[in-house]
Amino acid sequence: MNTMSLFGDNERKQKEQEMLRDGRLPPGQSLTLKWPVLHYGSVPHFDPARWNFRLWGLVENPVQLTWDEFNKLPRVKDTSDFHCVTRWSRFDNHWEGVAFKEIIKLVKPKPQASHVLVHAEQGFTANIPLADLDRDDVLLATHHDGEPLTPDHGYPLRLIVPHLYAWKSVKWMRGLEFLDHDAPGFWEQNGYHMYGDPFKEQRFDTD
Ligand SMILES: Nc1nc2c(c(=O)[nH]1)N[C@H]1C(S)=C(S)[C@@H](COP(=O)(O)O)O[C@H]1N2
Ligand SMILES: [Mo]
Repeated sequence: MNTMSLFGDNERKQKEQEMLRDGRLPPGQSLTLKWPVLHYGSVPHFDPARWNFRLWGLVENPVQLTWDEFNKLPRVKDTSDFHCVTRWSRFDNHWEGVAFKEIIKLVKPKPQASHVLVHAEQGFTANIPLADLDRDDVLLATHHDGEPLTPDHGYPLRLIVPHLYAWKSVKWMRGLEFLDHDAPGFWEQNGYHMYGDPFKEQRFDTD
């Protein structure tokens, strides 16, 4: 019998009980100490010379940033939890990047802007209400645990929205489209919930 893995699982179960007690483990989830990789399609190649980040739609100031320009925006750090709809949760993730509030200051959404469609490489999208992005813990993250994101975790840029299921935490992000209505993104068109609150178990459109 492998005693190392036994110790490992005891540690995992102990932390899971702790998160449950603290009200941080959503229903139907279990804690993972590892960091699984989950996405549809392949890991895109990053070319800093061709990469851009587009902010458009119902905003006063539409902009398109190069990688250099993006990296000149003010930066923040935040620690938060991550809940995947496939039932694993990863706690106390250390993120670093640009606060979504900084993006709001930059583009100035028009009063009619109520939702954002997040765009990524290869046509991946996710829809999120603007109010859910206008929070201190929502980051456009470039770093995890002090290191640049690895390609499979979204390098060079991913969104982090800790209070919604992690399919909304879009990897390889390339743009934000500000809309006056909700419009389903990739997983939402494929049966996932339009909002996705893990504490209400809003997994599928039937929940
Ligand atoms: N571009 C893109 N981002 C994505 C996905 C995807 O398929 N494409 N999957 C989402 C899902 S379902 C999860 S759980 C998280 C997983 O992030 P991780 O691979 O860094 O753990 O990424 C999210 N971001
Ligand atoms: Mo997920």
